[in-house]
Amino acid sequence: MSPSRLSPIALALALAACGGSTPPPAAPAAGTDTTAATAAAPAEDKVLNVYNWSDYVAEDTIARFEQETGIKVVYDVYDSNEMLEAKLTAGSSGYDVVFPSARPFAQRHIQSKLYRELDRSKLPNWGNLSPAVLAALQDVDPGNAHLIPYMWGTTGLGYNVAKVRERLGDAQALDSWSLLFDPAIVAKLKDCGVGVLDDQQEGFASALIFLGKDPNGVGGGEIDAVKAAFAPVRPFIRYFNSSKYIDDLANGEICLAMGYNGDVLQARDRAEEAGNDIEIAFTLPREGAVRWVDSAAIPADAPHPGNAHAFLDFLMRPDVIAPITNYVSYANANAKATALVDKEIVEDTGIYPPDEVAAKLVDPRTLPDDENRARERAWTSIKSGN
Ligand code: N2P
Repeated sequence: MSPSRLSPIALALALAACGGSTPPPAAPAAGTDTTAATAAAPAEDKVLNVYNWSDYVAEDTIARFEQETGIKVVYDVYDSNEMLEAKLTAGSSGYDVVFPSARPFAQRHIQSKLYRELDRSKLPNWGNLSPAVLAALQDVDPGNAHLIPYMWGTTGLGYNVAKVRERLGDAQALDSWSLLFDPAIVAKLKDCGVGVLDDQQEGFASALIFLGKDPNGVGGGEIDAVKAAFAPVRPFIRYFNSSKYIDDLANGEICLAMGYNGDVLQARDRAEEAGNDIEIAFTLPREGAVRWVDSAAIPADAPHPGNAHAFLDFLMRPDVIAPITNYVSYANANAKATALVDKEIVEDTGIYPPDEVAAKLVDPRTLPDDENRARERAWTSIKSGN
């Protein structure tokens, strides 16, 4: 396992899961002249353009904000960091609030000056955030000047318990990436359907972890190794997609998915609510897995930065973020909200992994640009099967 498992974020998230400690009063971000910004701010239309991951707020979150503020929210969704990045780098996206994953995406967006500095004077709920998670994001966002940590989670495997057991038998351990990367195993799941995230970072990391290699490694033949890991199993993968698998697992259309933990647990809930009589389980493979942190930020050219601050502050309220966690099954980064999160969520080891599992989680590192580009090219060819 990689030494990166000992990174500060591991400790931070473990502390956040325990409710964290009392946060210190928030200091204004370095270099933020809040007085001038307030004085110069022109009046804004009562509109807010939000671009978020699909299935990442509660059913009533947006309506509550609209009712409380009179601000109309135009809400668009995406299912990959790459889609968000393409819009941000093209410029004039029109978005006021976006939700990039901290590593490597938000980190490089900050370096490219794509985000506005937060005005802490407009964020009175800042003090509710977990100080430990904020501290762990210092390398990504020095001074926590641009990002608000939103949710964090892991990437593992979701499966239809009955269908997978029927095909693999009772003796087969299901807590392993071999379900996806051992051709002899995944071949048996082809008929009931296998989905993989269309997420280069997660695709690479899971294959490298399965192979016992460091997912953050560079120059050690990683790209060829990942291509070689996918090649023999590619014929058994029905699709690469990062949102469709929630409904497909819930409806029995697929029986195995590489997925984000909360999404798989949402599939479990949807199957139950629909009375589908399908049991869905999430497993963090014993070989290890990736842990990620998603954040919220205001694009530098956001047309409604005042409304954006109001929305971010709303999201930092414990009575707003706890019901989101209860609905989407992702852990949030708000220390004050833990008391309002359902007991069954706090006790769900798929959401708050126990120490021995957490010790095997790896935090993605921002890789050199040329390595990243090479991985992107390799991912395209892996998906197309060439
Ligand atoms: C929400 C998926 C967000 C997790 N559907 C990806 N970081």
